[in-house]
Amino acid sequence: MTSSNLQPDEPVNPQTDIFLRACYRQPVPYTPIWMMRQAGRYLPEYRALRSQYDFLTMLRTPELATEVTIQPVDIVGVDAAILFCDILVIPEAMGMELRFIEKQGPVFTDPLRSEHDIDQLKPVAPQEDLPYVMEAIRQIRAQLAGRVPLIGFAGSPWTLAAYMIEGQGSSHFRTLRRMLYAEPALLEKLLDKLTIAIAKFLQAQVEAGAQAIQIFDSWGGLLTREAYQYYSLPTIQRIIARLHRTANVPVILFSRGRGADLDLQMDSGADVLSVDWTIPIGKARQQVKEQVAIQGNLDPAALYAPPEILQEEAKSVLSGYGDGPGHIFNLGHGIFPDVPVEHVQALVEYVHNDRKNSHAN
Ligand code: 1CP
Repeated sequence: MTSSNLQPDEPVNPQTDIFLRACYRQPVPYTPIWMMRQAGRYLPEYRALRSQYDFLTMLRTPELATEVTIQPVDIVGVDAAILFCDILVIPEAMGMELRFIEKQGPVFTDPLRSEHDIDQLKPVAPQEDLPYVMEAIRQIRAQLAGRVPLIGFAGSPWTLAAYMIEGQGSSHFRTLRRMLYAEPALLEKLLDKLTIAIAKFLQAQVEAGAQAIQIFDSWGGLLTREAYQYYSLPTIQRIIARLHRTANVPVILFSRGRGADLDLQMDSGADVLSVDWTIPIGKARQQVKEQVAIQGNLDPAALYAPPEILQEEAKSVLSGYGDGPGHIFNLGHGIFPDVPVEHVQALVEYVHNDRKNSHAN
């Protein structure tokens, strides 16, 4: 554990720990904001580096990962940094070959198709298999020097299984969903292996210096409520329980498309539930009954709007949450690569200046 890990009832440095305070539903002077995919292509500084190095090289080079992780802190003034990495490094560490195709995205050369393929997957030893991630975390913490906290992350077992079975992003994930109904035992075997690997990976991130963890269950919304409850939620619960046993950091769960199941998500053990824009944030707050913090939920497309409209949209998220602690402002999903940086900066400034709905008390 690092010295800056915050305990739920510990006083914090108000300049640097606003985000962590909000995770624990403590009063804050203004609503903290960060944005999913904030380290990315909408920043000219990111594009400049990306024109020199391919995506996977950037991930695997701690100096480059450090630089792009800190860019949005310097350039747009967010209240937390998120490690520049990718959820797909875990399947790669388990032995799958990952390639990045320009203009298309990450692709696995040989997607999992049989029990034999699943049996071949190796257990993950984070320090040996992913040393560049831990080194990046150490360098980022040193370079941030306490300015804002650093969030580590991983994909949920279900979301990683989706990419490993399908081979790449997909609109229907038909191969994955066929396995769910036609060969559920295979899927369960894979989810079990992933649960162990992800739990170890996240624990190693915290040991290296990550001060909060987000679990990206980006494809959680593909499942029925019952299937979510049976296949996905228990794996997330196991990961969070392990983290809470061994590390004092808040855990954020982002199950995209599952706003109707916040009651189930509360059983995950997460300190913060991140919601997409399809649920009014006030309703999300009501459903979690002051037990956990809520992160969200501006529609990422609102960043295309002219500043006056963008402000109105941001205001409706802030006032939708209402007074009182426990809100972290974020987008409902990742930032689009072609939104104007000035709009992103204006959003951060607006949220910081909105003391009326500061959720301070
Ligand atoms: O420069 C480029 O072209 C690369 C684009 C890019 C970036 C900047 C990818 C490819 N990954 C990332 C970084 C990344 N990925 C971060 C960094 C920290 C941040 O700024 O937030 C994080 C947290 C992720 C997580 C991630 N990777 C998720 C979960 C979040 C989400 O958006 O739902 C997923 C699904 C991935 C897979 C992935 N990596 C990259 C792409 C284009 C995709 C999606 C593939 C697809 O579904 O088609």
